[in-house]
Amino acid sequence: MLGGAFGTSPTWASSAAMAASASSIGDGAKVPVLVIGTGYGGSVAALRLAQAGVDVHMVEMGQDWATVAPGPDGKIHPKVTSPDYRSFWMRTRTKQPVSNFLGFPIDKDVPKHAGILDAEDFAGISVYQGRGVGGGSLVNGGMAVTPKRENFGDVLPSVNAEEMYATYYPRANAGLGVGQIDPDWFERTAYYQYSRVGRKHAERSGFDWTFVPDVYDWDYMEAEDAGSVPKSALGQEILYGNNHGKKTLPKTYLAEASATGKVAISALHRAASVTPAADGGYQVVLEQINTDGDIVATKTVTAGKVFFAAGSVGTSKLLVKMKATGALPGLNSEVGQGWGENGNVMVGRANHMWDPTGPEQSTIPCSGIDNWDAGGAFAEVAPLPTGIETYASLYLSITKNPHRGTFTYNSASDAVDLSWQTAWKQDSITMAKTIFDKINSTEGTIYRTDLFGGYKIWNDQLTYHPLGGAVLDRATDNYGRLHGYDGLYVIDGGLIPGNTSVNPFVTITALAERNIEEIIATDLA
Ligand code: FAE
Repeated sequence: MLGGAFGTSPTWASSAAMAASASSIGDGAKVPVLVIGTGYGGSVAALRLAQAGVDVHMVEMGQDWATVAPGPDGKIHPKVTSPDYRSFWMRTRTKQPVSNFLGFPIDKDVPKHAGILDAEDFAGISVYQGRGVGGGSLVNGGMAVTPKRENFGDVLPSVNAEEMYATYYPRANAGLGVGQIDPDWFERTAYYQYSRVGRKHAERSGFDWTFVPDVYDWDYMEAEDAGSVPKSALGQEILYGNNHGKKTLPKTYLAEASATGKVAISALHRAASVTPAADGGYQVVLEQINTDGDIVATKTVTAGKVFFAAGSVGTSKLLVKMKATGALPGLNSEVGQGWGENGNVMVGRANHMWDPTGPEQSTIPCSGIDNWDAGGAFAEVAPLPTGIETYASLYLSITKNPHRGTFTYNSASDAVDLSWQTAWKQDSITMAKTIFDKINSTEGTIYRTDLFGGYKIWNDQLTYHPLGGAVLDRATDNYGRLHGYDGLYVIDGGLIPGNTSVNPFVTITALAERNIEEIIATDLA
């Protein structure tokens, strides 16, 4: 049972006070649980803790997009083809993953703003992440893939696979609202011609092509096609947010969490430090920012327990800095280690003029090519929704890249560096080529050189899937409790050691479901 020191202690703010307050957390506030970040891990933690009777306060450095005024197009989120001030996190120039079109650079200047997509630059890689209430769910493709059971031992070696596949993956899939495209509609709609071409090419080269589930509301997408509702996936909305149709966390886990009346969220609040409080719990320094990025207030709050859910990069940066600067010196040396990029690499193929991929493309991928066992690559057949025929097939591959980076604190810059090297992506390219060299050879086609600038074939300088840095059973125990400090937890992609063999958010969600169940049963009893 919960309660006592946790749910109802007079030391901590009452649930009624928090639920009633639509405003942000106050300086000096005391809360039973503070969750840093509102992505997958944080949302699972908040919901399950609230359902168990615990008051939760979440802080999120990005905006609460549900409260943001529409832009000049009358919408909250712009199309992928028209990035503007809403699109990028604190950049003055866009950094589009496909940076060139027909050879011409398409990045452009934008005002610095708390936009929805962060392309966070480290020495050897740019890490793309969602910013705002809902984290990565706001910007991602929604591909909701459960790894093959036989690969799970490599993904999370210390976790009981039987329990995951019997209980926590199904729970995560249900909570996220995962569904699959209607195969009949898939065959009919013009918007998935690019995937049908992807299937034809994969199968003619002898590869397994599969439908992949997604959290997009497929009925809504069919209604978009029929013209009866506003277009979102079929209207070029994705990287900078979807105005309709996608079941983002604010519509699933966070909506349920909010309905409990026990979860409050402070947006535009960035956790800057965490350190033990003199009389128990933890003191957390929060920087409240405006949409220009200026700090408008610094607040110190106290929390009984703190869940790090700032994403693999956000959580790693905080922990590494806290350890190095003496705020949390007892964290172990595994903190900051074991970071991987899920082997992401992007490539385009040039199709023949008689094999077009379609001018109108759904932004939501629905299929993949599986060559994991033979070649170490699983490729998502990705859209290139430009509105004109490009004759390009675009793919984002997940590969078994063995390299792992380390985060370290740099006292000169007061920043956290990542040791990733671009050259390490050669392994990913070699694995992805096991699919695409063969397809090119079968089809008599070549790679595109006009998409990433400088005649590059491979975009080997990005990842959408940061994982690790606070690895389960190493920096934490086998349920995410940080070694060295009672009441500090990691519950996001930072726990996963670098690779999930498929797109990661279902695994992040399922692992969070597993861990929070144990934490509620044991630590909050
Ligand atoms: P995440 O969702 O990143 O949430 C962390 C949150 O913490 C963010 O909202 C941050 O703004 C916030 N935060 C960070 N630092 C602080 C701080 N100091 N103080 C307060 N707040 C902070 O973490 N995955 C799939 O499975 N399928 C896909 O189709 C897919 N497509 C993707 C496409 C793109 C363009 C991108 C960028 C990612 C994609 N992903 C996809 C990856 C997926 O979104 C990602 O693995 C998860 O969002 C990670 O979940 P976490 O809970 O770890």
